[in-house]
Amino acid sequence: MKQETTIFPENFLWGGAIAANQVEGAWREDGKGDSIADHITAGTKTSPRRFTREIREGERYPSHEAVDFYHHYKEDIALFGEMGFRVLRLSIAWSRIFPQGDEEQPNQAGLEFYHKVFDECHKHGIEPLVTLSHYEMPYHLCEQYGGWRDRRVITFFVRYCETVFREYKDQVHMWLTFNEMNTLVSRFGTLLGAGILPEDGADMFNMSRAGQPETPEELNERFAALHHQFVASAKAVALAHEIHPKHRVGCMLSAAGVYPYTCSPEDMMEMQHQMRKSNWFCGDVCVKGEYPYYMNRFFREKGIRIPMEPGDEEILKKGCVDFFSFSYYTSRCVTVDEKVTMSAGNMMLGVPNPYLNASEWGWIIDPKGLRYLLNAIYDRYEIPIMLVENGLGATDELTEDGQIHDPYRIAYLREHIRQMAEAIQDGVELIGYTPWGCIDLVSASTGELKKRYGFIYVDRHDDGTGTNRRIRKDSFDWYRKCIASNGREL
Ligand code: BGP
Repeated sequence: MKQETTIFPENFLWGGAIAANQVEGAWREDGKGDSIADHITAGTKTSPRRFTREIREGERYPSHEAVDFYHHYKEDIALFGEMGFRVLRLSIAWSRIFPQGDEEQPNQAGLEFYHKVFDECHKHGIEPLVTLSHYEMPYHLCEQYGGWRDRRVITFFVRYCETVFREYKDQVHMWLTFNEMNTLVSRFGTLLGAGILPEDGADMFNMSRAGQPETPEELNERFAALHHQFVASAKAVALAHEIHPKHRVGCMLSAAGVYPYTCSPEDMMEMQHQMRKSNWFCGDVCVKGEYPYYMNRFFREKGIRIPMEPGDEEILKKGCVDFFSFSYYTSRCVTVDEKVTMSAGNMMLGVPNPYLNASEWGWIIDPKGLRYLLNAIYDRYEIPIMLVENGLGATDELTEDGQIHDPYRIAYLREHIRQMAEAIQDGVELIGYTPWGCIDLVSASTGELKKRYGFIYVDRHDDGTGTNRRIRKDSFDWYRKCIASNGREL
């Protein structure tokens, strides 16, 4: 359907998003060190991914090969260019640059790889938007230092940031610090986000302990890790500005609408509490540069002590982000009624909304919730916003004539884009949109390849077979037209 007027600004950043550990493969090539993602096995919708200290024979670790972007980047970026991307969100694998994480000098081969990738982007008129840390901390830092619990990790991260800010200062001007930093607020963020290792063989999200309350020790470790990330992120922002006046740095949070399950005052209070804890807390620190007042009571009641050191408050104030970015897939309901079932969805527990449908993987689909959230974010911060992840993970079928018809994906994206247009008309300063997994990749939560998000199909399967051939899906052409018409043709 074609709309007459343009709603999206002419310079709107249409594009797509990927992350190193989910696409690159080549896990030990050219001097790369192991990242935490390389120690997580494949899982399925029903059997969780597991963490192993050693790489075990006979296990599959999907990040080791992923979809081999490391050797296909030229072809892939050319396809992104064909769709008309103006921006590509991708991450640098920290362990390609500093294989162990605590070295003094970077790995030249790693630096070289991303020079080539960014050159390729520019060749196709694509601006890179780089996530500095996307669930792929060098494994050595997790083992040796206990992940982000240890304050020394701030120094290593800042060294890595300074290296890449300087190295790519003529090629990259848009950066994100930590992917979905707010996952550290919940137990699900312990391993991938905080780099805190569980016992060997444990399931990745601690699902086996989902019903049990967390100990003050667990909470203290995670909130210490989060504090260290706040400080590291703020230092990175200040440093980026110092290194190049054009550098713009954003925070990146996982955002979901939170609805009260009933209109009882208790559920309403629970909704406010959850919105603050899971959505606003990290945004407030990154955008406003200080801990918000409402967390104090939570910290007090849970026995959490934030390891604030002299000088940290100034660092947070000096490192406020330039823009706010987030991922949006779903919304959830909350209730104080313990009898109502809890279900998992994108690393968060929530009650399904009876007014909405769910995806094949059980994630509630809520396009209007996106408009609501965009408005709520802009009300609060009044800085530019970018939606850097959104999409539908679905099983695709390769037909006999070698095509992939994915009207379900088109329908999902169309509805979300329509709601973005509504939010822009509401006055929200939305500057870009990079749907997740613009090329099929490894699922973060399940490790599957079968859960596909892409406009581009990759012939690669969960049993390790496949040619890695890239095939344009129906959604490829649809998105190309959407971009070419600046969102008029959906
Ligand atoms: C976000 C992560 C991404 C991505 C996405 C989809 O939480 O930032 O890395 O994977 O979710 O999730 P999944 O891959 O589990 O379907």
